[in-house]
Amino acid sequence: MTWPEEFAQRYRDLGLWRARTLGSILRDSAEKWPEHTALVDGDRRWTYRELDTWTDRVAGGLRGQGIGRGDRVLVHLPNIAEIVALSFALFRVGAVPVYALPQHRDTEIAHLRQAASPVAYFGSADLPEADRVVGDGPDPADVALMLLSGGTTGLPKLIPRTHNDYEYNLRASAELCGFDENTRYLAALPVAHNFALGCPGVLGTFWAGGTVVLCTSADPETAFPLIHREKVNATALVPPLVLVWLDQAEHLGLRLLQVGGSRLKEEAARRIRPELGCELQQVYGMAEGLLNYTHLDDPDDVVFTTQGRPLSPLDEIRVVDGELQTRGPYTIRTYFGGDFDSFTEDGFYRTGDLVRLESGNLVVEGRKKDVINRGGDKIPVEEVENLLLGHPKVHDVAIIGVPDEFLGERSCACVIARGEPPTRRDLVTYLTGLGVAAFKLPDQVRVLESFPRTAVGKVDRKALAL
Ligand code: J2J
Repeated sequence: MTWPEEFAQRYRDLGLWRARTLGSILRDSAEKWPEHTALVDGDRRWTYRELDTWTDRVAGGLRGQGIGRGDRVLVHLPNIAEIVALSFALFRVGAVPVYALPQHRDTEIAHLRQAASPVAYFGSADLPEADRVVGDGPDPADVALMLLSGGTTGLPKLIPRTHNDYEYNLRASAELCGFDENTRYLAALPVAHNFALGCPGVLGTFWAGGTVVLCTSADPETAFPLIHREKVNATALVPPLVLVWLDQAEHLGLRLLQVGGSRLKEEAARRIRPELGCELQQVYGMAEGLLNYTHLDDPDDVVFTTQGRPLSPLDEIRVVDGELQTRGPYTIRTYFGGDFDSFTEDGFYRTGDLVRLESGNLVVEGRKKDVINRGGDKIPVEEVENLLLGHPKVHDVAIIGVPDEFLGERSCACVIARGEPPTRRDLVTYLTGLGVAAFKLPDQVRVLESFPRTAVGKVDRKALAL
């Protein structure tokens, strides 16, 4: 389930794991910088002291509801201040936020309820009450939060991150990125996603005593005025948003622009400094753990053409048949509920990413797994295929990724029809009716008589893509 003791010992001895809980990050910063602005959400703002007090009040409310140590709580909120206060309150009582993405709808929420058995839900859908156990704050080795896997085949899996490992994740990231009390970080991507949460993200900014500015949309119309008004100097984006920002060609006064989630094209990378006036950092990360960053003092070629190198000196990486495998002080050893295929016997996580090493830096070249990376949004192909099989006009379906200038790739549903062939609108209406996140809807539909098969009879997705 967790790290073998010899590894845990080493991570503790070397000071990577400091036996701190995530709830203490805010408390420490509130002691050091009580009057410093911690959080901005529209016209609402909180100093560290105020945010700390609010968090304690919410934690009291949770305890009053009987929510405590080890209880899982489904958090389905956009980038509003409440997700921050609730998260810290949950960390403090030792309950475990399970982060649904804001784009998720009934289907995804139903899956998460089933997979996580949460005792409560905070968001817009309903959740019946379940048995509750009262606890009294976490142990640093406890699971602190659960993230959703974007990297696996089938349904998204739950990723249990402990206080120890995630505190290291965000602290080491904040140090590498030079975050300090003058950092003003714009959360443009969902706080519920690993990138904006802890790489260094919102939590790394709080650790450093900086200011977090929340934003519910990363569109230039929303984000740019906020950047100017709040003097934002760091943020994180996925590549398609970078292209949208570049189209506006406006100097934003940012010090640092982190880009990750899918492959950033070299041409776009080279335009960032001249057109947006900020330094680029490529981030190749995964909610399972391993983070690769280009460094702020790397030569241009490294920053423009690679996805960086592991954050920790204790990260172990190896490339097996082109696939990156990793283990280390903040990479999980198993998913919640177990999954043996994704991990090797010696505890390495099989990322499913095809990479090459270029003088110490990683370059992501492709993927082994059946996931479509739609500009950073991960589409679990099997999940959507299974849903589409329920459509009366669908006899069989295979969803493949096809190249897209803007998104990197988009989704194409290859369908063998049952009678009259379905249109894209048929399928989109059907999936929308089931309550599926919009990014999973097929971008196009192709009707076929049969599927090419591999020697063992599986659908040959490579041949389908030709
Ligand atoms: C190519 N592919 C990338 C990159 C992730 C920071 C940044 C991103 C994520 C994330 C994250 C990529 N170039 N720069 O958690 O903290 C693809 C890989 C990887 C998968 C993980 C973070 N950066 N990817 O995207 O868990 O295929 O995390 O295995 O959502 O995204 O997806 P996810």
